[in-house]
Amino acid sequence: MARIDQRALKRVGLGGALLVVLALTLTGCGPEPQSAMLPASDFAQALQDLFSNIFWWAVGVFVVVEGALIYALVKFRDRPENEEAAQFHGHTLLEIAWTLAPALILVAIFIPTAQLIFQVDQPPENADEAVQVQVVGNQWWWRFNYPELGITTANEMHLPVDRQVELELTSNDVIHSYWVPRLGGKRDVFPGRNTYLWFTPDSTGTYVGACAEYCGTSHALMKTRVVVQDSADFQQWVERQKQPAEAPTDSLAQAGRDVFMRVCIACHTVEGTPAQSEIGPALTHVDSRQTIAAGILENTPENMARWLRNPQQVKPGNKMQIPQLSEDQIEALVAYMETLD
Ligand code: HEC
Ligand SMILES: [Cu+2]
Repeated sequence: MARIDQRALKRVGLGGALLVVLALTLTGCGPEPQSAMLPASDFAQALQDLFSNIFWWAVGVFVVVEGALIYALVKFRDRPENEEAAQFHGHTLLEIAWTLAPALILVAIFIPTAQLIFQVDQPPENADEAVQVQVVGNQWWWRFNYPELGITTANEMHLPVDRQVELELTSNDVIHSYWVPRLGGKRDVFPGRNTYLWFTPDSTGTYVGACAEYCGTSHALMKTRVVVQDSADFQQWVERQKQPAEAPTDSLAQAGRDVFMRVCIACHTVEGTPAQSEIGPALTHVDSRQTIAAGILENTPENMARWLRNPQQVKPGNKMQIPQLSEDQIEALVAYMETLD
């Protein structure tokens, strides 16, 4: 009796452990799913359609193969009254069937796959009307230039809904891969070469993405997001981003600007000031971004202070090497950053 109880207990324990693992796995699915199965553009929709096409072929194969297996297991299982099973060798018709059927299924999968690969690799017909964004990968952040609009920003790309988009991607250092699953497939990003990504976002919202090619220590901390807006909101964003930074009026922020022009000027741009370096992300409108450090920290004063106190602790190995700042300097810099909206 005691032994049976123990076995039952073990089984319950194992089941419980599996449930916990499953629950923990599912909590990985946050409120902003980075899922290719929730398409928000024509490109992502085409990928999703191809995926479900292949999925249903796979379901069919699974049912037929497992069905035949289970049928054979039950029907031909050993019974005490049975004599030795019939012995035979080869069955031409069966062998032709199970060679031909998978070959035909592979052709049925190959054709739409190849078509889509070529389709997404070509500029669409309306490419000349596209919103153009140059994407530059850096260890471990993204620069976005809008050549026609004269805007430079980082890590958060804004796009208008229902407009064709053309991304021209290149890298400043190593190979990266730009991937925002809800908007389309991955695109490798190379130094000294341009690659392209075309899509038309079809619903407003914020879509998260990540670098999908290992690119060094903080590769896993190289995130990105795309904010798709209706055309009025997008226009408003554009107008704001085109403005140079306004000079701060309160004395704390002014003190922050003075520190900035000594310590930070070597690497950052703030339009309307002498700071014009492009080593780090443009900060002219950094306060308008949802996150800092390429999607790693929510953009709050506390997190800004944390970043400035020790950027290497937030993102190991990143290229923002600065002397240790005093708490007074940090407070002033945070106040200055908040004026850059
Ligand atoms: C040696 C060059 C360098 C210096 C000096 C430097 N930064 Fe940076 N900064 C960077 C780089 C590179 C990044 C991008 C880090 C990353 O995300 O990988 C960055 C990122 C940032 C970000 C986050 C921007 C975003 O949108 O993600 C802020 C804010 C920032 N720096 C502020 C400052 C301030 C304030 C100073 C002066 C105290 C400063 N930086 C000095 C290179 C520098
Ligand atoms: Cu990368």
